[in-house]
Amino acid sequence: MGKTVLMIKVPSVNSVTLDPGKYQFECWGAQGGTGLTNNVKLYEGGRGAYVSGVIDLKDKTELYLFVGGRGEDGDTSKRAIGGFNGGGNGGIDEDNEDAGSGGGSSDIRLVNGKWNDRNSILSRIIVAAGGSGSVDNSYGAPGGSLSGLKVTSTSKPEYSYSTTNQTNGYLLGIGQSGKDHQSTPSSGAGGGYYGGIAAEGVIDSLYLAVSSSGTSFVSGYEGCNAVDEYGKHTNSPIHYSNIVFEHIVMKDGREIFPSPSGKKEMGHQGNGAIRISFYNGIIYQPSCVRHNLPVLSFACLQVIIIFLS
Ligand SMILES: [Ca+2]
Ligand SMILES: [Ca+2]
Repeated sequence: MGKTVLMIKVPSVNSVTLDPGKYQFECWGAQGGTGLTNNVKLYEGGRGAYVSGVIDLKDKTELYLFVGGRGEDGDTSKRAIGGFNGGGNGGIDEDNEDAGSGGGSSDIRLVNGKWNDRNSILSRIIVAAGGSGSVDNSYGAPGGSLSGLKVTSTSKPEYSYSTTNQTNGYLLGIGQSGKDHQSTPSSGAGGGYYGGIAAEGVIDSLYLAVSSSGTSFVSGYEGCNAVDEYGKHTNSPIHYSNIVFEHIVMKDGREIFPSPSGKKEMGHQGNGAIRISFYNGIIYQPSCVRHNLPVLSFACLQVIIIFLS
């Protein structure tokens, strides 16, 4: 990794003006809050996703950095409010299984505004998804990649893709709030490129009360579907600004990727984060650094050679 230009690890909005040059942008989505199981926090909310890309700025550029907040934990005395930047609120019940709220996404925008301002949301060029909250004997869903994730088992960290993806979800940038229910309410959905869709409350099959995580987006990444300035899908992965990233990495919240401190982590816990660093031709690749240098795989060496060329 190159020298860090700036790193933000608290939920917030920040602006930065970058001189022309090559930079690596990294975003970590926030984790969902922990819901209650008979008034005890047993199963954690879904961990955040990670995205990274290299950008070659030709002009001085002002950017706005929105760092997502971790979802709040379930609480029998008050509703869990969604994490900053798109996490949905948690649902509540009549006794002790109040749901965690969704984690917010972390993104970088060209247009400033309130976090949920439509034009500001449409100007996002890179987004890392937040995880959904957990509830009643079930984990939350980890932040998604091209697709969101849902939970497929009670009491187990087992997941599959949800219906939230590059063109479908609750809203661009906003996860849906969980539904109140007498027995088991649904958790807050995660924020993301598309925020996740909320599940329904349930009596049994408790995992069905876990809402979807959000999705991630990086301009130029194959499989992404960008919107134009009016919010209409273009079926192209390239943002309307024509800003395109290279050397893109997109990992969902179940995977191993670099942590903000430069180590590695499996899914991102807690609040989201954003780092901008000078690009020096080397990108931290967790799949490579698991090995010591002498046993670097050929594939890893190829990656490094490509980055250096
Ligand atoms: Ca309650
Ligand atoms: Ca209950």
